[in-house]
Amino acid sequence: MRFLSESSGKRIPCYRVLNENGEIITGSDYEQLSEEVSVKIYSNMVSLQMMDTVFYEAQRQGRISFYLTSAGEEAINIASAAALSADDIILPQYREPGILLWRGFTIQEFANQCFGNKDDYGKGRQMPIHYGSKKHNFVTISSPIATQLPQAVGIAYSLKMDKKDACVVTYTGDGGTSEGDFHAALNFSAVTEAPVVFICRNNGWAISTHISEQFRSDGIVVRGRAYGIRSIRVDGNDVLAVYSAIHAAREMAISEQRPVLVEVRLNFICRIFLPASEKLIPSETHNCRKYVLHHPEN
Ligand SMILES: Cc1ncc(C[n+]2csc(CCOP(=O)(O)OP(=O)(O)O)c2C)c(N)n1
Ligand SMILES: [Mg+2]
Repeated sequence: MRFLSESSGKRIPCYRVLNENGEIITGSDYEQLSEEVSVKIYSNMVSLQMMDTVFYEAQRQGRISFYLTSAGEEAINIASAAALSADDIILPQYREPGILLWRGFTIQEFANQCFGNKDDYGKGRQMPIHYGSKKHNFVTISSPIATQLPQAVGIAYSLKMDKKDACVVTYTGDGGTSEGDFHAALNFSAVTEAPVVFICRNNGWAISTHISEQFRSDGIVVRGRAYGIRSIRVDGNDVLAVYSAIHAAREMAISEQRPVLVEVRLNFICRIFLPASEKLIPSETHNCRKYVLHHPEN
C-alpha cells in the first residue's frame, strides 16, 4: 500500500529569461522580439502606469467611486497581450486593462467607462473599471470573482466547433482559484479539450487574505496536472518570459486543441479597496507596507 504524498517535496521551477539585472540568462529558450514590438510593450507599460496614477488620484479625490491599479502587474498585462492575436477572445478578472490598451482602447474610452458618461459603452450601468469592448474581443468584466472562468471554457468550445484559428484567454487572481468556478472550469476544459489559456496572476494576496490561508499546494501550477492540463509557472516581472510562455501556450491551445494553465508569480503592491469618502489612516498605510512581499524565489 502506498499513499501519494501531499507534496512532491520539490517546488515547480519558475520560467525566467531575464536575471535580476534585466540581462538575458545565458542559454534561455525564448521568443525574440523586434525593436518595434519591444518599444510598443515598453510604451504601453508606461501608459498603463500613468493612466493608473491619474484615475487612482481621481478616485481618492472622490471624482470616481472606485478604481483598481495594475501596479507591479504591467508586464503580465502588456506582454501577455502582445503574445496574442486580436481574434483571441479575452475574459478578464479586473486587473488586466493593459490588454485593452494594447488593442487600441483609448484613454478617453477608459475615462468614459470610469465616469459612466454618455459615451460609456455600458451606459453607466457598471461599476468603474468594468470595461468591455466587442470591437476588441474583450468580454465585459464581472464583479463576482471567477465567474468568467467557466464562461471562457464555453466560448472556447464554440471556437473549437467553428474550427476557428483563435483561442480564449481568461485571467484570474490567486483569490479566484479559491472559488469553485475555477475548479469546474479547469475540469470542464480538460474533458472538452477546449482551446483556452488560463492565466493565474498569483500576487500572494486576495485583498487581505494571504495564499497560506487559501491553499496548501505548491501554488497554482500543480493544479493543472491534477485536472490533466499542461501548465507552467512564469516570473510575471519578466517581459520576455511572459511573452514567450503565453505565445507558446496560445500555439498549443489552438494547434493541439487543449487547455493550458499559466501561473504568473508577482510581487504584491499595496492597493487598498476604499470608497472615496474614507481616508487612509496611518495604521492602514502601515499594514499596507506589511503586505509588500519580497520577490518570490520560485
Ligand atoms: C464571489 C466574490 N467574492 C468576493 C468578492 C470580493 N472580492 C473582490 S476582489 C477580491 C480578491 C480577489 O483576489 P485575487 O483573485 O487574488 O485578485 P487580486 O486582487 O490579487 O488581483 C475579493 C475577495 C467578489 N468580488 N466576488
Ligand atoms: Mg491576488
